[in-house]
Amino acid sequence: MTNPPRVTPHHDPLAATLSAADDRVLLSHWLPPQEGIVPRIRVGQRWISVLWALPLGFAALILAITVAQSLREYPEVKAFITRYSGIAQAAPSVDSGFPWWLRAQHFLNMFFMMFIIRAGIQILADHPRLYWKRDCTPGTDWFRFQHPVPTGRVWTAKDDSVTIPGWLGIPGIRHSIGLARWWHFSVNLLWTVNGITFYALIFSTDQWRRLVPLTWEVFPNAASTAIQYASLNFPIDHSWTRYNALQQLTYFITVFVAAPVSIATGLLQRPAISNRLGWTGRVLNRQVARSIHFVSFSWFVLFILAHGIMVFVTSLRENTNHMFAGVESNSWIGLLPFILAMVVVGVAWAVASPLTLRRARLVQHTGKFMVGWIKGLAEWWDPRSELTEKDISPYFWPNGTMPNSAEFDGLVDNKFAQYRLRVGGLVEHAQEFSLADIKAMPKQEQITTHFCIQGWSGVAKWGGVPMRHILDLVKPTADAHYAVFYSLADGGESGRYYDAHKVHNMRHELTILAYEMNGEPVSVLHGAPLRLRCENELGFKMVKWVAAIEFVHDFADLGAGQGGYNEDHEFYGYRMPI
Ligand SMILES: Nc1nc2c(c(=O)[nH]1)N[C@H]1C(S)=C(S)[C@@H](COP(=O)(O)O)O[C@H]1N2
Ligand SMILES: [Mo]
Repeated sequence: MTNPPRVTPHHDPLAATLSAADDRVLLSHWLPPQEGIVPRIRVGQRWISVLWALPLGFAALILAITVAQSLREYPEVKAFITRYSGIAQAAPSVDSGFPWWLRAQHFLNMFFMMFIIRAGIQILADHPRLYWKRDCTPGTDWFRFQHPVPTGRVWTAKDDSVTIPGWLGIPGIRHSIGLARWWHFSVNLLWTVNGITFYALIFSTDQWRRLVPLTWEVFPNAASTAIQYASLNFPIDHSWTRYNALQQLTYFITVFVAAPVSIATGLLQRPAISNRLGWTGRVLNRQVARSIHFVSFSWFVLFILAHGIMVFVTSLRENTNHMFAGVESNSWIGLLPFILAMVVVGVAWAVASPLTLRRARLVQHTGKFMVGWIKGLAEWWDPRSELTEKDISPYFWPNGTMPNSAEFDGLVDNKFAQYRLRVGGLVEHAQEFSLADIKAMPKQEQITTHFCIQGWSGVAKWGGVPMRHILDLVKPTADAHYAVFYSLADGGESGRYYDAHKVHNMRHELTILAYEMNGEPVSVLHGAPLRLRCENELGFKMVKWVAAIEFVHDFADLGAGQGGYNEDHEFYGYRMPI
């Protein structure tokens, strides 16, 4: 890899310390792999491995079969099954079979889900813990596939991320959330469009009647179906015209509950959205949303497994004839398109991770093209602070690469007396400010939630000078589109940490240069002497240990040209309110 410094004469001197970056993921430069552990769930004080689900599930299956078979000996149960055969009498019959659009959408749904689920698991691996409370205090997680948080040393959220295999996640290497998010969000958009089209088409035809239970009889019929399946003496299948009650309820939950819940809880994890929602955003805070998102994901995975198995053990030929050929017969006609569809999914599965590693920049740019505009729109929301002192988190994860230079140590030794913040570039009045100058400016305090891209959140009270005050002093010119923040610290791999924000974002009510955290001077760990708070963005946009701010027209000639250190090196987007 080459590191040619890219400097134009008018840039801040620190522009020369930025590094170029490769368009591929170079494993030799990447965060070294780190194994997690088998996922565990906390029950009270005890952590229980999810592997227990295998023997327990097996025992439950045997038990269910035994119970169901003996139940069916009883005349009452026989009468019940005769009365409720599995399909409610009142359930309407669907006469249009499985039209081509439904079959096409079924395939697309399967294809998209493969990417969404894998990229979702990758995202989770970047902070392999789930909580019900907003603050993510170590020990309060209810699910994890990582060891307990080590004590007695600085343990950043990056340190906590774990590796998952490339066939499972996309792209399967540690801390690849930037790339995984492009996959997750871009395919989400396609999946949502497919889903909305599906809703529109089923409700403008008779197909919705397959999925929506229209009579209370669905419940006794579902119980009857469950007994029949469990006894291994399956109910009669009329799925060409009507699903059985258990099938109908399961599909209904998947299509009309799990899918919208996943979308809503996905959006609720975003700083710009959560912060706009007032008390809703507090109650359904990021960790609640994240946990529900995971429960809904688990439903999808179990549904896909059960659905897949049932397609095979009921009648593979009839089922594939319905869904892949649109005919009601027991010929072999549907099998070929079914196998083709599985091959397409399989090939896409196999190439997704290697392609992402090799063409990482392409994945980043495609993602930006697909969903960047939506993120851009969300930036226009001015975030709010509705939290109070009692919401402040007892623990606030640290993150990032700490400063490691004699220059910084010298500043710390003199309590930042020698520190100067340089503000220049496309401004009318370039200036330098000491920390005392900054502290003499109007002070603003705000209690806000921090949203790290990796998934954790935390609440703190920040005090500092509003960026709009700095803007009023230096007066950016009409040409200035971005404010570039240069750090005193380097990034993880090479070159200086920096990040660019739209100037518009700098005028938001809650954008401040903070020198206080929870009533104390900001610690070195959290960004002393000055760190940016820009509350509608993800954490990585809030540069810590700010050295200089430069207003520019474009950031294409800075670093690798993507708008920030993580944008250059980890393929993030430069607008990240979502
Ligand atoms: N200079 C610098 N600033 C940085 C980072 C970094 O690595 N270097 N990490 C960012 C990330 S990813 C996050 S989540 C926040 C973390 O802030 P905290 O340590 O106060 O929690 O700082 C951001 N600012
Ligand atoms: Mo972060």
